[in-house]
Amino acid sequence: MSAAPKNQKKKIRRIATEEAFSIPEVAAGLRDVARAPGDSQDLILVKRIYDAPKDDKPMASLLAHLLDLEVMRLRDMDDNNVDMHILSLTAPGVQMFDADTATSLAALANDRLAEVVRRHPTRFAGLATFAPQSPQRAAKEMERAIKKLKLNGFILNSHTNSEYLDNPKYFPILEAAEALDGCIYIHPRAASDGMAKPFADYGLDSAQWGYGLETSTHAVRMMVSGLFDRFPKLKICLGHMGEAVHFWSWRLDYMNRNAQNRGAAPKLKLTPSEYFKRNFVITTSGQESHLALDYSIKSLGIDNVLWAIDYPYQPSAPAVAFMDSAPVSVAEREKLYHGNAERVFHILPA
Ligand code: VNL
Ligand code: MN
Repeated sequence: MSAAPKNQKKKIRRIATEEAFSIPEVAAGLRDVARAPGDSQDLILVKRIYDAPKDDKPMASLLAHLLDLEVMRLRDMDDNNVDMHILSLTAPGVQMFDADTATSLAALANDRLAEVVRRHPTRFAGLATFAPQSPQRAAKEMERAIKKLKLNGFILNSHTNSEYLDNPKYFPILEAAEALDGCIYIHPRAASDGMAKPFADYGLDSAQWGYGLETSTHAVRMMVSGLFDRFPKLKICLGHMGEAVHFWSWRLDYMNRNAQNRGAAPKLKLTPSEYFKRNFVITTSGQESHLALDYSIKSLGIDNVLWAIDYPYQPSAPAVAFMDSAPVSVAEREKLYHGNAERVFHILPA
């Protein structure tokens, strides 16, 4: 490529907000999970990646790219003019381990993440992981991650043992996130046990379909439970173009009103779509459609949409081309590419 277009492309700061990594200890733990008895739908993907046959080159390469932080990743970022990855421990995080293992692996992963951010402060930021299996210890780790490790927010891979954040046992986690002004990125994992069965065929268990339904259901449960009246400043980020929640705004508002009126749902101060605008931001990870982007900007506002790649599960070049060619103004592209990410995840402007 000639120097001129490359320089031109470099002008805008590109911060990618849902970029996955792992550490060897977590990968080894997931290999053990893959070999233990169990019927969680996550095992389809966990077995494919972490207990792959030796000759499965694509899976070996994916795992190598997850575990690499400073060689292939930085080269990929340079090649695609991506300034920064906001890193997060890849799904299902520590949420399939027992509470003690999960708690100690979360702390280890956060320490490693903080080290790499410290080595490359202009190239990486990090979302801290925590173990919801032990909510009190999770809240402590969240505080350490922000105050001591200076990480930028939190990652959670949807349900934990088929339970969702509207369960009051998790309120210490929500309280900590709100008090620390740390946005929780709710990333997908495979559907919880009760809703998994229809996703067992045709590869629907993961990114094709199951992930989106699982994660959108999580977000909707949070909104209609009333927890945003209790935690009005809590910030949640959803990937994959908001997991399509805002496409449902009208029907969700209308039918939730009906459910409230017949006593099936708690009375809320705001409508679900009002909570979605106030308490959520969304990213474009793995959902590179200008039509869906346009709808998202129009329905949620330009300040609520952030760019992401979903590295290494998605290639970087098309994600950059998608946002470079989005039919938006220069000022809007600046917000999508970095301004909103800087605000939400407390990243210093360049
Ligand atoms: C996939 C895509 C998996 C994005 C992910 O996490 C992810 C997939 C496990 O295509 O299977 O973040
Ligand atoms: Mn992802």
